[in-house]
Amino acid sequence: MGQRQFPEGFAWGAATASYQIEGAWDEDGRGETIWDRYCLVPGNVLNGDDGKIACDHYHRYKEDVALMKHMGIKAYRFSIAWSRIFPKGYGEVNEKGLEFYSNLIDELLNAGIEPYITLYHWDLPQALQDIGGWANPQMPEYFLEYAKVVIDAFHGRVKKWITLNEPYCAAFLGNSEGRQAPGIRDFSTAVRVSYYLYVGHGLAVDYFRKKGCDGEIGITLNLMGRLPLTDKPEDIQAAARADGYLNRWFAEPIVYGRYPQEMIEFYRSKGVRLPEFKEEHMKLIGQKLDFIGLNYYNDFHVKADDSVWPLGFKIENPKYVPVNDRNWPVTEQGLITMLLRMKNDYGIDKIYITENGTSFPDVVSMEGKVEDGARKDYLHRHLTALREAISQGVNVQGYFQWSLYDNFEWSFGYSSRFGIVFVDFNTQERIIKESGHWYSKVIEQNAV
Ligand code: GBH
Repeated sequence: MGQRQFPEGFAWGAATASYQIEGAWDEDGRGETIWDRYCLVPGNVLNGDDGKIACDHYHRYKEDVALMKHMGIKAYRFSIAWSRIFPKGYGEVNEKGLEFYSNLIDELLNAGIEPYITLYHWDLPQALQDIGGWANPQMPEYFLEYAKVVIDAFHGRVKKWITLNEPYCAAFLGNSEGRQAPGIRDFSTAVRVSYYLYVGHGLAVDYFRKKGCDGEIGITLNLMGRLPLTDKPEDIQAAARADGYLNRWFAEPIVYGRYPQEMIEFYRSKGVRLPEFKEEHMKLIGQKLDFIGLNYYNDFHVKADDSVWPLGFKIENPKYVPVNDRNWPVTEQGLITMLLRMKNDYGIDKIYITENGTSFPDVVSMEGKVEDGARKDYLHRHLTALREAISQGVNVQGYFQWSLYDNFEWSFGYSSRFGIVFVDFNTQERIIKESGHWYSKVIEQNAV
């Protein structure tokens, strides 16, 4: 393998999520989701945007698959909208919903693109939120019921399965910071949600195993370095806590079947109410997975701040670091560090980068081009870093660009563009950005 070559059969992919691209919010029996509801509240989403139309992918999926094929993309990670399958979260299956994904899968397979399914990328049916959402101990059973239907329908044709996308965001951004649906601001609720999300994950994995499905099942985590802003002891401590909160709280139950004890103690000392962690649940959660999906965007620096309850830190960029339009720094070395940590500290033996990418205020030039040199630079840096981690022995078998399209970027609406393909949200025209053309070459040469 040459210095810039990637392993043979490397899965070069692109990723999306249902609520961010599908649109068709009220078609073919789709039920309301917590994101539909969240978007209704003024101030929740920039410019009052919502995902009602998004990239209109529900109607344009054939064209979208053809474009991916044209770009040489070999794998496509998408998520299933639970509320298309069960409009009320459970009960009777909505066949039209299954049909849409079945058609999409066939289209992908015919185009020679491998489907990777994410079962839960944050769009919980609103009817389930109405009975407490993921804080309700019954939720894992509902999730299992939903996962069973999807696995039964598509296993065989689909070999790669991801239970949850970024449980950290679903739990804490949604239920403690209120920056995402369902918009709750209660730390104890968020911790509880993180737990029941994991029980749901465990049940789905258990089902997949018992059914003897051919293929791989794993989970996608957003593990990202948390570095002290200064070398003051309080900042160093704060960074360790931030790591416990964001990374270890999610990685360790999956790998070891237990939550980090000192985080449990820390939360208790702050008066956070914790759920009762049950032995049988921890066994389910700690089942061996076939892979871990890593979403890596950047590291952040952390500064101690006692006014923030209960964690006692805030995020702050050092001066003069290059950032994107969301103020996220470019820290590609952190990708290597995180991958080595996954391999060496946690013994994770198969990894996919299930998301990596960046946001810039892209525009179309007079010549009809989108010259996103800064994104190309970001991708180049991260792919070079990834290649380096592979040469240091980390088993990474695929890389998914976030995102295929500019899309509904959650609380940033359509203002934050992550695509390697530009989308004009008035006309639905798609234009491959310079970074997208560059990515096609990387794929073609299997080298960066
Ligand atoms: C991913 O989230 C999502 O999976 C995807 O749907 C989304 O469109 C994409 O990335 C781009 O945002 O919480 O203050 O420590 C990534 C979300 C954003 C989570 C940054 C961690 C760190 C800031 N990540 N966030 S903070």
